[in-house]
Amino acid sequence: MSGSQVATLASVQIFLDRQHGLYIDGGQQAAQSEKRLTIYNPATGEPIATTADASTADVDKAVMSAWKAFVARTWAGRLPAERERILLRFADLVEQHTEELAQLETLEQGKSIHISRAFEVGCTLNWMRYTAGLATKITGSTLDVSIPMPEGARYQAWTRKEPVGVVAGIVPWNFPLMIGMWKVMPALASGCSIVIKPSETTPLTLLRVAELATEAGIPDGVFNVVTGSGSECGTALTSHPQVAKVSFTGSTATGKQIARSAADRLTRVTLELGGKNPAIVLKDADPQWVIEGLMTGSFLNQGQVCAASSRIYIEAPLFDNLVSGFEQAVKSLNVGPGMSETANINPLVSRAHCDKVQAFLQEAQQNNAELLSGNAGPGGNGYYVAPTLVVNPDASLRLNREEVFGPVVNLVRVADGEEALRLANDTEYGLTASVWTRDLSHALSYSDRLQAGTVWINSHTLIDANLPFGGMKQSGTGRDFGPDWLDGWCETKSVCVRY
Ligand code: TXE
Repeated sequence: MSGSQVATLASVQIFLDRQHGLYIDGGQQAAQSEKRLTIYNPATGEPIATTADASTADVDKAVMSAWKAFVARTWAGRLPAERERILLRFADLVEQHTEELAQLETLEQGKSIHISRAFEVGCTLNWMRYTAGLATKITGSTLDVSIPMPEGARYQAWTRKEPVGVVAGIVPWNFPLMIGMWKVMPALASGCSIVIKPSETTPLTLLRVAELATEAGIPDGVFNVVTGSGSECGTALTSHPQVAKVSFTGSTATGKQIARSAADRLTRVTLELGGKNPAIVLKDADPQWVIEGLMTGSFLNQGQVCAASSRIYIEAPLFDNLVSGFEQAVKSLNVGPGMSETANINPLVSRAHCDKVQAFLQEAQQNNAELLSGNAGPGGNGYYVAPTLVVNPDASLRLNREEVFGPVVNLVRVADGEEALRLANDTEYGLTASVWTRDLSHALSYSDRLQAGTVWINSHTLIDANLPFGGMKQSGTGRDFGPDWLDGWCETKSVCVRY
């Protein structure tokens, strides 16, 4: 049962009904392209809004607006303390619109209203305020140099960090607002201008947030939003000659395409890509912690999380006990619409993605894998997939190696931790991993040897603005978050003076 549903705010309905344009130069502008994108409610499969499907010419207009603002130094030229203050005001405005933004996110993306409030808006506010503070902490170094000529000359040198220029942000559909702001905020804190492209499936919250940015005092042209397809709008944006850096979050395949096109102009690139993230559960782990932590790690946002645990390797003595614990937990999950007050598993983002996840399960079923599934949800035209455990899947199955990105997790019996480690690292991905044990030496030894950008001990999927995040291997390149975050959005300029 999915219980009573949250009533849609009048302001949300008004926003959905608007004839959305593109957000360029501090306001909504009609797109030159007449093509439209339809946005669907994943809980019902019904259309709820349309947005512009920007053409190459539209993207050029947005980038040139960002470029003009950058060159005029309307933002980069402001005192760091002013940038910080305006960004904090921006965060306050987002906070004041929490319910409106959370509802828009749930209606376009499908996730629980509670997750939209707590993560898409609540956690985003933490990141916004953390990043605003970095605007006043940009530093270089002073350097002693030994240049020997002309005879008797002395030099003093220093480095300074300068904003890289116009940034293209490409955002996926799993956390449209939060991941979008992970691009907008470091760009703005460092003095860059940005043109951001949300996913064609979930463009609404970034369009709304751009209006709040202007209201907060961010100058026109500094923060632009183009909505459209990956093939035309995304390609035009990432390959635009005035774009100095691309910050991309999405699939490994698209990330590679963007890196190849960036190579032509040596555009800077940060790529945060997929994962096939392992959890190693040793026999002395606390079963209660494991079930609690890995249920969240695997099923948060229906598993549509790049950091999610998707392969759980369990030492033999704990295996049966944990499988029945996980089964009980999965069967108790309440599946329903994101606007339900009580549902804890919600529809996937789109029909296409739902079919993709179902295909992984069908392949497993056809190969006689043991599937333990929970509630299938209310059905109808919503994009529901029952939360599912796959017990000891055959190594040949695709769900062993490929990112499923749905409410599906593998439980695998291993003889010991060393076998778990070998299997855990046997993947082209390297985004996150976790180790579960009460033995500190084991915890440290496994965390040293796991090939992943983030390793958790006795938890999984927990991220923080002050903790760098990014992938090893084919999970990406570059790091977001942490005290050095703005380094990736700045160029280092060396200045050397003779005296
Ligand atoms: O991703 P894409 P998709 C994984 C997940 C999912 C799979 C495919 O496994 O099933 O990727 O999802 C834009 N130039 N992740 O197809 O294509 C696109 O419009 C420029 C993991 O949605 O990577 C969207 O805005 N941009 C991931 C964004 O890229 C292009 C989160 C992501 O789309 C483009 C989402 C192009 N040529 C999916 N082609 C994570 N790391 O969190 C597409 N886009």
